Amino acid sequence: RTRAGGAGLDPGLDIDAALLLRRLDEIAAFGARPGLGGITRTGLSDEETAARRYLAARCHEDGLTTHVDQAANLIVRRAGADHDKPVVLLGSHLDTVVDGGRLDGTYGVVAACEVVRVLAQAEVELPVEPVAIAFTNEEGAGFPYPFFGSLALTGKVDVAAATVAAERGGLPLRAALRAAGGDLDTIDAAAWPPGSIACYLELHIEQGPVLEAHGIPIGVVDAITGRTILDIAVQGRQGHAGTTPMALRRDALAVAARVVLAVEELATERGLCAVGTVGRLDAEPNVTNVIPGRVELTAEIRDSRPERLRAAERALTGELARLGSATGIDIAATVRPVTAPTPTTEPARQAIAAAAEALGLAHREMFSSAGHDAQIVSDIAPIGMIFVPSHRGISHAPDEHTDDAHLIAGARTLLHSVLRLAGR
Ligand code: HGY
Ligand code: MN
Ligand code: MN
Ligand code: MN
Repeated sequence: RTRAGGAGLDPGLDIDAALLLRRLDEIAAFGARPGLGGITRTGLSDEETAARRYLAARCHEDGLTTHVDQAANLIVRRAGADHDKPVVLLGSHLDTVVDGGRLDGTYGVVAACEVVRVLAQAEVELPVEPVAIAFTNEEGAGFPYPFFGSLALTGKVDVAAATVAAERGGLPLRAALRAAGGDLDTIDAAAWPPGSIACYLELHIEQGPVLEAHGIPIGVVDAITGRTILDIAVQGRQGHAGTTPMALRRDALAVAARVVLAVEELATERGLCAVGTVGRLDAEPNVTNVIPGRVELTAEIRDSRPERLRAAERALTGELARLGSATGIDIAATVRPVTAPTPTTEPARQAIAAAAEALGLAHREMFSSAGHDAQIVSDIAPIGMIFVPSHRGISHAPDEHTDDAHLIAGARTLLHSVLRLAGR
């Protein structure tokens, strides 16, 4: 057994780059649709479950032990892991958006498993136990309850709210979770005790243009965006598109169009938040010659500062009230604060920067405008995040891409960050 020595790199320790890239290719097959470029592997879908089982089987072959918890999170440890040691938890998610890329989430999970495998195989004895985790339904595309798996880890799943959200998405949560290997009735048991996680590290593609623009391979995340979602329902009156005079209409979609622009203007003209998006809109009955009677849509706003996020939210609800009284159409909004802006932890940032340094990789601190499971885990543990460049900053789209060299460099940085945190 190798004992923990002084600070510095263990020259013999390295990830298996070919294995990392092969696993990514293999998992990209789950949810890929022939003829289409993108991957649809939403939370608690059969595809997500199949990907989880596949990865678990490969980890098992590699001599690791695997466990699926009550939230269907996959947890991977070395055989004979010391359950009394504090854990360095490494993870991300295996689910995707609809028609998404192959790296968002999956990269961090595959690299985490590889780091655990390398350390187990080398029989490196660390004062902390490295454990990998794949969280369930981070995106909220499977059912609109994002961060389901990481919320379960922190004991914060609101079962009633998650069940309602899943039902609205046409997913019976209890049955779907059971099929994925979880159990809604005992989900509290998925929560980890306070103090059990010495640090959580998440490796992820940047999903933005910053690192590529600067030609820097490693991003050390300093903080992660806050996000609020408003579920908006516009209730008009369905009618005949030919015979109803314009003055007598209650067209829900025409009003929803103004809502869409109001959300955009929050971030553009009014500069109240960093970004504002209407990503989902359902019009009823959605027929060419019928005046839409009802529209449901989501408004998503993000910012790095909590007070700006709240101000933008208030401005939007105010605008909805004005639009409602100006048009005589009922507009209802439910506010869902998803995440607060979240800083990462200084020792984790230092460990990542030192690891990159020692590997000869240029690095810079940067903000994450994407949300991550790390924000949720920050409730119970220190967190750190490593970014690698995204080609043209594209993500949540089929043509998401990161060069192999960057993927390998990121995984190496993750491995050596673990060693640094463990005092190596
Ligand atoms: O939407 C997000 O920022 C994350 O990728 N789920
Ligand atoms: Mn994503
Ligand atoms: Mn992600
Ligand atoms: Mn007719």
